[in-house]
Amino acid sequence: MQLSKTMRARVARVAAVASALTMVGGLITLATAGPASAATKSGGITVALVPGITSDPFYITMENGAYTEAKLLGVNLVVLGSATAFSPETQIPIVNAEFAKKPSALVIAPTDAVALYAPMARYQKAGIPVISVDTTLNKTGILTSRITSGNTNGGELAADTLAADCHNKGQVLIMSTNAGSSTVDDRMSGFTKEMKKYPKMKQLSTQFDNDSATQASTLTQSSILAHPSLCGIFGLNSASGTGVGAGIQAAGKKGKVFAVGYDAEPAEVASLKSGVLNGLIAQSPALEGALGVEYAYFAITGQKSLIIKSVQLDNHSITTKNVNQKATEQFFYSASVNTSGCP
Ligand code: T6T
Repeated sequence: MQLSKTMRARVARVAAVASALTMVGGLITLATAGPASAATKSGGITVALVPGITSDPFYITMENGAYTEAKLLGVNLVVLGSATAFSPETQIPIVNAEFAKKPSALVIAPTDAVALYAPMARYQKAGIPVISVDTTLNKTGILTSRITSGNTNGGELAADTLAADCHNKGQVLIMSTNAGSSTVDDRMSGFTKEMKKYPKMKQLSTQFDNDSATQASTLTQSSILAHPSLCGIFGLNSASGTGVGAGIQAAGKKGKVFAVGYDAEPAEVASLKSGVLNGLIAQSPALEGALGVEYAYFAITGQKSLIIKSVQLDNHSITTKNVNQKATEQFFYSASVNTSGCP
């Protein structure tokens, strides 16, 4: 299908923003690409950002990107979420309570692709733009935009990496947080489908760690004991990747059981640097947060033509070869919130 001229311009803009971010490792570029002159008119705009869980470095980094963009555009940003669980049970009451306050826009990472539909649709029906970041819904019609990473591609990359590490034969498994969110489901299906390309590899049952690195470590150790010829593990998000690294280390299997983790939180980066994890698939959470705020702003200020309906950002492969390079540091996630808006 041929892209229209406007669409090509929009795609080029996001690509430019993404590559500029890659080059400078900051978010200034995004705001300079936006309508800076309108920033002074934006007083009174409040964007509510609801991450999946506020204590996770992935979402902390997203939050920091959102604060930077909010400051540059002059909008008020409120961040609301559970610090203890990535779950619809904790997220839905927060989304419902915020609805009563009528923010100008909702930017949210829904923790379940189905259960969050009704709470989010309420906003849209009330004329409040809703933008999904990271995770999304199964039914996307109510969304002004959805911004995510290549999660299926990430799963495929993990499968290919582990297959290469295992010389295309042997047993592998996925260590995952709870299923039900779009990112998790896409990574799992990408991995599983790609693994089928390797007839001598066997994928064992997926282990679920409930987004707990401690549980992931315990499950890694029990899996290694139960399957002495286990060759590779895909730690599907940061808690899983962190726990897989800890489990391999505790089982004394460093260099014998290969592991690819998703994300680049500090514990995973340390594990990769010490050679326990063999690779990481990092996303661009700061850019997701910044774009979410920027699109909310465009929607509220009548600049809808600048919004791309579906954005999929590239992943960044971090390996033992590039993890110590200066240029790679821009992909590491932050563990501390910076509300100042200054990167
Ligand atoms: O991998 C990220 C995020 O993309 C996913 O939706 C949930 O888990 C993380 O937050 C990492 O813990």
